[in-house]
Amino acid sequence: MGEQERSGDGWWVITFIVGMVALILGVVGIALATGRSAGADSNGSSGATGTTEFDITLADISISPSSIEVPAGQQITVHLHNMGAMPHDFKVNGTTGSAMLDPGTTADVVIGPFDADTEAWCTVPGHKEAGMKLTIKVAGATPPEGGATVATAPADNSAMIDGAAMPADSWKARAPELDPPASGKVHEVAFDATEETIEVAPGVTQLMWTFNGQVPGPTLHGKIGDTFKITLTNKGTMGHSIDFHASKVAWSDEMRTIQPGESLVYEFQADYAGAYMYHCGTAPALHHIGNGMFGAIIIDPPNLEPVEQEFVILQSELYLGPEGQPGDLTKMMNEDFDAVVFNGYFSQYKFAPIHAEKDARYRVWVVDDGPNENSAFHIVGTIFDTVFKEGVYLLQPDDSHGGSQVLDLQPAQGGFVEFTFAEDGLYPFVTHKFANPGKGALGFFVVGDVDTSALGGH
Ligand SMILES: [Cu+2]
Repeated sequence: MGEQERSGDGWWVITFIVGMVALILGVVGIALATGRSAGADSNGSSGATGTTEFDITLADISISPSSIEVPAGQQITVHLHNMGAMPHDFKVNGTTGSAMLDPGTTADVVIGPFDADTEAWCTVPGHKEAGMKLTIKVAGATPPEGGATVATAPADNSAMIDGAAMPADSWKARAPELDPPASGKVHEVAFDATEETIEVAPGVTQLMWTFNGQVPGPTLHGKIGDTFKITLTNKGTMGHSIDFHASKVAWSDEMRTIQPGESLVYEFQADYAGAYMYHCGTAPALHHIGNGMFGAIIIDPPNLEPVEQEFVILQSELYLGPEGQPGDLTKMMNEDFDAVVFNGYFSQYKFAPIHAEKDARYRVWVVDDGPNENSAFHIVGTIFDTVFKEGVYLLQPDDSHGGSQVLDLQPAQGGFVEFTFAEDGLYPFVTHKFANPGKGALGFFVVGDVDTSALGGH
């Protein structure tokens, strides 16, 4: 984790530096723009009453300057320079402007004329919400509605979850069972980054960004010393990447963003046991994780005792965009989630409870894939006698008879708990942050032959 944290810090440092460079270039851009205007005026080639040419810098993730003032009724030339490490474009109202510009490239684009204030932005998903927009102010323009501002906050048209709705008969829960570690020492895995419609709650779908078409992505399971060779192929429409927290590799190499149609091989030896998150790290990573590009890789600690069954539960949040559209980045930035879910679906294991037997020993691996909310994993009606968190056994059975009620995880942390059920019946599992079970972080174990009709599920 230490390595990961450093690489995470590195990202912000790089973003900060790029941002500062962009800011400086933006200031220079204003000066250049002024210079061009003066030149045009002095040689008499322009009858403009204001500047009609602007140098605009696109960076990761900003547009500099963030505002320009243009004369009314005239066409404007913008000289675009993509100083970022990823493709960007520049479109007025998201529709007319430049093509997608590769890193390091430039383009001159004519926009306008304008008779009212408007905006331009980068149309790569999430970039506008992350700040890649520019205000175009029209000199002398009369604000509409007798001086009202031009704020255009859209009505909230987010999809809504109906807490009383039931999944369709054709719905199938994601299997919570963890497969045993793959045999052999080398595991070759193909991961495709895709973008597809996924149901996240009864009757609610989102256009999610996925690994192999599922949210969460496939769970990988191995042993210390195993080598994982993951071939990531981008079959989507935007840049994607992958970051395995179980690896020690360079952020700038294996975790690099690849464009649609490209592939990379991410190879590492798993030398440390744990329940690790993996995720797409392409900026804005918050959007890529929050819209589905996350999963878990589990590396067993040595000498794990066999149990009746292992399960894996990944907790994450939903930040709903409009029905059938990607999740809402602004909500993600504000931690304003609509739901907290286990394995990607609202109240999934309430609708499809997990069956278990009395007195048998179970191990549940839990990873909090966030992106923002913590987890206090608790099973109502039992006590954990074994807790392994972030590479450490916090509790193992011994003469002191210690018990644990919650596995507490911050985003990206993981571990497992072991326990038995003492009698037949229903056992809810939740995050004990109690605002969240009602928002979908609720499931059930069914122990023995018990009536589950009260759960209303399948
Ligand atoms: Cu992605």
